[in-house]
Amino acid sequence: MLDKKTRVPFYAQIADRIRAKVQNGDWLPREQIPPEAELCEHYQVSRITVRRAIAELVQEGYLVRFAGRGTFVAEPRFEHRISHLTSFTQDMEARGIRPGARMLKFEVLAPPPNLHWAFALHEVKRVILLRRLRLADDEPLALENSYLSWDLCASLLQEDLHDDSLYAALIRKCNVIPSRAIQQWTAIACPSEEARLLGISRGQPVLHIYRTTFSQDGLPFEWVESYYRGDKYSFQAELQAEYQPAGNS
Ligand code: 16G
Repeated sequence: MLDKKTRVPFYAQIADRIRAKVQNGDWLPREQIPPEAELCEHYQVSRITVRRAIAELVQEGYLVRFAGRGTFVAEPRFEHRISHLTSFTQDMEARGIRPGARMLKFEVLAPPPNLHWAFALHEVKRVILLRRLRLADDEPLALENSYLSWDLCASLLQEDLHDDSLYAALIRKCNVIPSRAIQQWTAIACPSEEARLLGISRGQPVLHIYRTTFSQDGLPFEWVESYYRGDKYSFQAELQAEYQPAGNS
């Protein structure tokens, strides 16, 4: 059972065991976990210790607690490898999830003042604003405000982009191949309008992402501001050390 000789506190040992059960799939997403009393009995500890272990795992996103209903295993997050430039559609299809979009806006306008730097100071007189709620198996996952260079992407306006991939349409209709992007992430508390659309509470954590995307000719064609649900999405990067380990040269 719990190791009484180590200096690792009981609550942390219990959290480790529960975390392992979730990671190994012994406890499945959306499954209710055993009641506190049962866990106390099982690990031979007090209720405070069990509560602390559960609070830790709620904080880490492995468990979710619903007032009056109990504690459940959280749904797994969608992980996205950040070394690859992909579209939302490719990202979802690679995981066997049905991508979708609800179109909220599709219009031509003069670029807002802050957009000139976003387009890497290329002269842009008009932009196409495409505002979409992105769905994963019909559930809202992200909200995207894409500003597209009118010069490069005007042919898109004849397209029906309701449930189609923007990047696929750009390649097909505009001969623009998304080839490189610069992206920045910040964790923020979700503003109310965005929260309403994403179906979460105002103030819940979301990933606020800015992306400038470049074509095969190195021209910036897209600047996107998105809000990804923090409880559903995470990014994964493979990191290489810049130094060579000693004796390897
Ligand atoms: C991703 C991109 C977004 C792009 C969209 C195209 C991020 C943060 N954003 O969501 O910039 O416009 O894919 O997706 O990765 P689509 O081709 O499925 O419409």
